[in-house]
Amino acid sequence: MSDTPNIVRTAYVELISTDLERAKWFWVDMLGFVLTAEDPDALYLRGYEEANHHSLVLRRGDAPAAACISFRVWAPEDLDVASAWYGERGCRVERRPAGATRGIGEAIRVEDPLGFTVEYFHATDRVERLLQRYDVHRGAGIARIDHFNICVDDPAAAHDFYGSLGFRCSETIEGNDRMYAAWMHRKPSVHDIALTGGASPRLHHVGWFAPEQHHITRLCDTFGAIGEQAHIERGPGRHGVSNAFYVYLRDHDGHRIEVYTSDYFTGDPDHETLRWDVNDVRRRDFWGAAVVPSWYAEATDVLDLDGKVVATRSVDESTSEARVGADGFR
Ligand code: XXG
Ligand code: FE2
Repeated sequence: MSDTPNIVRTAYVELISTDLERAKWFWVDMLGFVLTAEDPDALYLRGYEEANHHSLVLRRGDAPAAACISFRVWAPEDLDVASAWYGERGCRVERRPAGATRGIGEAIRVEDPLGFTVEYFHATDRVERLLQRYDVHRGAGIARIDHFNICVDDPAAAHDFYGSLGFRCSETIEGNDRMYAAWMHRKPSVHDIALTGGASPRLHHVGWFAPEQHHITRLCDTFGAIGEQAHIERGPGRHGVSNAFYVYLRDHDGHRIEVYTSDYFTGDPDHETLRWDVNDVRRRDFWGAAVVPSWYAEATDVLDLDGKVVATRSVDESTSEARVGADGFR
């Protein structure tokens, strides 16, 4: 068996958007993403702290979907390592020349065993870091991409799979002798990827880091002031898992974004996994606020390497286990 690729962190997501004008209003005007570049069929966006070309691609298409989630690797050689690693597991692997995605160097995309299209790249165009250009900061002051949250039908198996790729586990939700969700990281934060039980494969949300809590409350105030409060799905609140202050929003296509701040350092070698009991009402919202049903039920379809929607395997919500798994339906 070959080595595992040295994965640095969550890097960007490519979402299919049905209306780029509306998307620009939501992501740039309201949330405050920086528009790095624009093609007739795509927007390339980043946060104020980011010097990589983008952390979000919005590509025009007929139906909302996620084309890929993308991780950055430490060195160019890691692309060959990743290619061999997935190849040995029987996964379809596609090589992409530099520029196949604007701003991204040579890359590979794979159809992974969980059903997701995952990209790895090393090289990316570097752009101006606007961290201290407070004069241009807008919206929620979006700083940088933080994590993906994906729906998987077997969180324990997905946890083991990401563990074999070198991810460490910061937190879980467990009970009744099973795992309901897991938070896994490469960078020393709570997560680069969260694995949530549910109909799969689907992208549940992408989390971007905001510098301070007030950015989140101000964003919600702004949505309310202009009568666009329907974009706010859940929160603001304090998570039990991760300790982060958060809000979840939906764009016009239903793509879910979490604006997230104040999680904690996980980089020590003996950092222990924090295991939440599925019956602890503080696990998802530390103040005990109920989680809205749409947050459990709805997510974004994912595309395979041919751009086709991957059929979802649904969980049986009628069984008590599935209901506890979607903890909140109870
Ligand atoms: O980032 C996260 C989440 O994955 O979005 C969800 C941190 C915590 C939670 S949860 O609602 O489960 O506390
Ligand atoms: Fe999240």
